[in-house]
Order: sequence, then C-alpha cells, then structure tokens
Amino acid sequence: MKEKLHFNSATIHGGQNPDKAYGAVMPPIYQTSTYAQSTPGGHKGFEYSRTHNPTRQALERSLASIEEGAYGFAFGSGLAAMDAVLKLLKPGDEIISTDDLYGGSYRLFKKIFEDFGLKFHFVPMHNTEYIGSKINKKTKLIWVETPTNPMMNIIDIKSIVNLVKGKDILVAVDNTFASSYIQQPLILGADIVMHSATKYLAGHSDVVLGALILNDPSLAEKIGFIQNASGAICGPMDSFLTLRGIKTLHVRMQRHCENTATIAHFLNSHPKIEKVYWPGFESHPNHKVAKAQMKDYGGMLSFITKGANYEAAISIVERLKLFTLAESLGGVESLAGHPASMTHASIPKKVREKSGVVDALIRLSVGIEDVRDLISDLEKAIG
Ligand code: P1T
Repeated sequence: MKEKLHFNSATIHGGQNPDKAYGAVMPPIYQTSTYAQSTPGGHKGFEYSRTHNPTRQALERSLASIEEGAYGFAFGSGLAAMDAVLKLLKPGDEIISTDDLYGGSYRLFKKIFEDFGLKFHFVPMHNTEYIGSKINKKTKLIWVETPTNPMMNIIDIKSIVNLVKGKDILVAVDNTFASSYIQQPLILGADIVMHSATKYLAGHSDVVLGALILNDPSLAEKIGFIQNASGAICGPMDSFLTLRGIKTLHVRMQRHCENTATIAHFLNSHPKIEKVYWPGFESHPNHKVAKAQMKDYGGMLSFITKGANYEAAISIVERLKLFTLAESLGGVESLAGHPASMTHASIPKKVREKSGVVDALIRLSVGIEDVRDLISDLEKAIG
C-alpha cells in the first residue's frame, strides 16, 4: 500500500503515475473518442471516451486524492456535476439548501429540477436550527455551499452531518469557494464534495470544469452510471489543464489567503467602507465555525461602501483597472464582480436582497499579484 501523502504532496503526486507508454511525467492529452479492440471487448481498459479517458482518469484520481475521497468524477462544468447529483433523486423528494448560494445553482434547482417534481427549501443554513425544521421523511439531500457566494456566510458542516446521522439523507458540500486546500468536507463527514473546478482547482481562468468526490462505493456506482448515461463529461484538454492547475493549488491558495486578509483589513479601516464580508474577522457571525473547519479564510470577500446604491457600486467596479470586471473567481488574476447584475441576476431581486445580495454589494476574487498594487487600485477606485 502506498504511504498517505500530505496535502502539499497530494496536489502534485496524488493518484498519479508516469504514463505507461513512454513514461511521460504529465499524463498525455489523450485526444481520442475511441480505442482499438482486437476482438469485441478485447481492449486495454478503455472503450469510448464518454465512459473513460486516460487523461480524465488521471484528473479524477487527483481529485479523489486532494479531498481524501475514494472516487473522483469530472464533468463539463460545476453545474453539470451538480446536475448529476440531483439525478440521484426522484419526483417528490425534498432538498434543503442555503438561501445564499451561487445564482446558477439556484437557477438549476428552481428552473430545471423543480419542474421534474423535486421540492427545494432555502433556509439561512449558517443557523443550523433552521435546517431541522425542514427535515421530514421526504428529505433526501442537504445541499451546502460554504463559504456562500457572495455573502461569505460559513455553514457548519459537522453539525449538519450530526443532524442527519442515521437518516437516509445525503449531505453534499459545494467546496468551490474554499477549495480542497482550505476545507475537506468528506473528512468532516459529508457524503459528496462538489467543485466548480473552473475556479481555484484549475486556477488560471482557462477552463470550465466540474468535479464530484465521494467515498461510498454504491453511491460511486450510481454517479458513475449517471456520468456515462447522461454524458456531461469534460474533454481531455480541459482535464489536463485542471490537473496541471491542481499541482500548484497549495502554493496559490497561500498567496490568495494572504492577499485577501490584507485587503479585508485595508477595506475595513477605510472611511468610505460600510461593511466588509470576510470570515477571518473575529466579528464575523460564523468566525468560530470558520476557524474550526477551514485552514484559512480564502481568497474571496464582498463589501459595501457607505451610502452606496446600484450606480455607486457600478462606478467603482468600472474604475478598477488591475481588478478585471468579470464573472468567475479563483484565478491567479484579481477579478471584481457586481453580484446583483452579474452572477446572481438569475435570482429574483426580493429573494436575493433577503440574503444580503443588495445592489450596492461588490465581490472581489483576490488574485496572487503584489498586494500593494491591488490596494492602490482599490484606493483609486473607491476614492
Ligand atoms: O461555472 P460552473 O463551473 O458551472 O460552476 C458553477 C458554480 C457552482 N458553485 C459555485 C459556488 C460557483 O461559484 C459556481 C460558478 N460561479 C461563478 C461563475 C461566479 O462568478 O460566481
């Protein structure tokens, strides 16, 4: 048996072996749809690339390794990975999720799966007591996103796992904002970890890809079946890029966290700032949970300037030069977003405002540039 690797080695070596054909250290990009057979069924473990592809398999093994799970599955996007989890369910089943989550996840729940007979409850999940009141015999899945996008609420994974212990309810955690470097939900008892690997795992804003990691063999069989039967897989090139990104995850995340902490404190002491949402502050309502379940506080924060409205927020994001105004997050370069009109526009205004996603809110994905340049950019834009 291979020795268990520490995280900073698992990112580079986890599940990886030199390629069998020529010893290539990086897995080749097996850009093929199919594989030669000597006789029907006489193949070398690969038949058709929707089912298996060596480059995707190398990535899936790496994903499993960095989350300390037994099985990894890679998909064409984060939402495709979520879609596969929801296909485990049947009409009439109920799902509890947080009232503050990525707009596209909310849209997938409400606009696609509600029409197939699934029922969703959205509660402020950082307060575990709200979850208990929604659990009944039909509850089959608790969908956690922590930290939440974009309000940076922290949800207590362990306490949710304890809440459903002994019940036939899966706990799935969207680990996109934290990344596996900061938080490993399977170790905390979750059943499924999901990533938009588009973000920190790939890390260079050049790929759209999703991932699921889990431990239970019968659940793995079902997800593997859905992955092949529905076919929302990622291609070999994107698998390669994500695998390459994962190799530097731990180094990038350290700088993301350092820069974000510096910027959070800078904004918090700026006279024109009303509020900064960042779980590293002791005053953050879920700081204790964050400290317990996360290794660091991540590369994301949101803020509001004093007296700001829609126009004021837009004019700040337009004035930023080094922070690029764009959707997405988790790349080496800093990005700024206006959730109300961008990432969370698919959530009705009333619903999003209830969870704090107001027109004045600005979200930052802090990159790994020199933090002095990032602060200078923010100083000029805020004025
Ligand atoms: O974009 P895709 O790879 O399909 O992942 C969707 C997704 C799922 N979960 C979370 C927490 C996410 O943040 C996302 C994608 N989010 C953005 C594009 C964004 O800018 O917030």
